[in-house]
Amino acid sequence: MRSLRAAQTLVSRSLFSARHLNGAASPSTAAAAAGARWCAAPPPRSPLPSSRVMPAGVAGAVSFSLTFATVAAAEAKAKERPQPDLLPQNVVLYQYQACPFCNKVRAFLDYHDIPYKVVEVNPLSKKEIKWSDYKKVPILTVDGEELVDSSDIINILQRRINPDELTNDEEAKWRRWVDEHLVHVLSPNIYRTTSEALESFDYIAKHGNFSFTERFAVKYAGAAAMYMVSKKLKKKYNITDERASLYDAANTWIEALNGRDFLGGSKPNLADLAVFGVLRPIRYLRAGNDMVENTEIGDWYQRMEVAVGEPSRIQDAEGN
Ligand SMILES: N[C@@H](CCC(=O)N[C@@H](CS)C(=O)NCC(=O)O)C(=O)O
Repeated sequence: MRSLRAAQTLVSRSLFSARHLNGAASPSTAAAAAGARWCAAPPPRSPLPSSRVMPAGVAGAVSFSLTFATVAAAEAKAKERPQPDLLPQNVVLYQYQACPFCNKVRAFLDYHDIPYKVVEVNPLSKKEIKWSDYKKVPILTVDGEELVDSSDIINILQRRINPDELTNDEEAKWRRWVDEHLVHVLSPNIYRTTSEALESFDYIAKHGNFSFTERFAVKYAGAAAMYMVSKKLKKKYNITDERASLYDAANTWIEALNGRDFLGGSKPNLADLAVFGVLRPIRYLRAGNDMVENTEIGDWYQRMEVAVGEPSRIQDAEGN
């Protein structure tokens, strides 16, 4: 009896928390909540084919030419390193691993090779950001100074590391498109069916900062809650067919590139980094795989993976 009550409490708490996790006050008010967005999941996978599925000789040849192509591409589109005297110091990112806005900031930091530490915030207690008045993530501290909101954080860092760069209307327009359109298409897609919602929450539960008991409850209660919330979001953003809206968004982005490797031309600009950042958490979920199979976005995405390269994140002794 006691354990039944404990289980009920846990599930009701985590239902609440799952809403919280996504910034929505409740499923019924979720659609109205501007912050009702998803925070899903980048299962890290290699963009290159696995040698295990090919005969050894073929795999060797393919792997050599792909490695060569990848290295050549990486050299041609090397990361943009800030001048050493302009490099932001003591950078700490307070984040949820699967949050698209946090991924946007990480894409910027990784591309510019800015070393940063990560503090994974527990979405239920948020005790890691109790010191701040801002109740969302990402929060970035630079030498102790607090910066909030992904786009503002990126604007501030960009001005610091490229003080002479002029604003570019095309880049600004597509960055707005990411915040105002693209992010809203994602939740209805990754929570589209109960099994997709479970796939997303499996990653969230594994990679988020949860206690042992929270982890189990969050996976199932979170998936159930977000499946329902996503239906409300679908209505709010006038989405009739989730996948069609995702493919439309991917095609719209490819049209914007207009034959260029990146919106920024031969190298990514802030809009490329923003689109890449918010898509990264879904890329290897079912929604992301469908997007790549049914649109032309895959080549650009792969160029972005090469250009952004390895994370510039600093791990501490505990591997955090
Ligand atoms: N406009 C903000 C949105 C940030 C946001 O909504 N973050 C979500 C996580 S994806 C959040 O912290 N929601 C509140 C919560 O989890 O309680 C940005 O671009 O950084």
